[in-house]
Amino acid sequence: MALNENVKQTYIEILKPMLSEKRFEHSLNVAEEAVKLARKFGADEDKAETAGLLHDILKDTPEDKQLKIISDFGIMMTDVELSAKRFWHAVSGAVYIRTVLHIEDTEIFDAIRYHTTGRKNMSLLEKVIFIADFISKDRVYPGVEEMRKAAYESLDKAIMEGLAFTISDLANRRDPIVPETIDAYNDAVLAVRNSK
Ligand code: DGI
Ligand code: FE
Ligand code: FE
Repeated sequence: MALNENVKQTYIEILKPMLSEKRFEHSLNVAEEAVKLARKFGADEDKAETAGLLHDILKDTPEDKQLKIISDFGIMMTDVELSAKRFWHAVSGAVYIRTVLHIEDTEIFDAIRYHTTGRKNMSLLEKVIFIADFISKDRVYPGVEEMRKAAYESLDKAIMEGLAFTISDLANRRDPIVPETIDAYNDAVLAVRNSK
């Protein structure tokens, strides 16, 4: 079943002015991919569409505003999290859809909250959003076709490959790595090994 069209239109109208055109298109693409993955793996398609659409809602919001949303909600960030600014939109975005858009669903909250880092024991919906973000049709990095293929064979394998890339890239830049990113990587590696 598709997300109620009126509800979807409302989210789209809220989202559009908050994002650059490119980022808005990316959000639509992630939603579309998330629905396909949800159908394939048996996740809730409505929640996948909602979380996909809204996952980057605060990506283009100034950092000081993102930080205020996070601290007003009572979330304390660690030193590493505070230094990983590109990850803030995941936390602030999850808070925003709950407090401003009144989407109370905790599965959608977590799918947005963990879409950048992942974490240990991700739910099916969290995995679907995490991977939809990597393989949405606007993504053009080298290896994206292999990732698309891997995703439809095994979400864990795709997560393992995606995080291997992200972690290497962050380490090459000498950027801080949020522990949840490493936890998610280890979890995916063990899941892939145990499935053999
Ligand atoms: O928002 P998107 O560009 O669609 O994708 P994203 O939310 O997955 O990633 C946003 C950025 O966050 C990306 O450039 C990589 C970065 N990132 C992911 N995990 C970590 C991180 N940055 C730091 N410093 N530490 C992390 O653990
Ligand atoms: Fe993001
Ligand atoms: Fe994204």
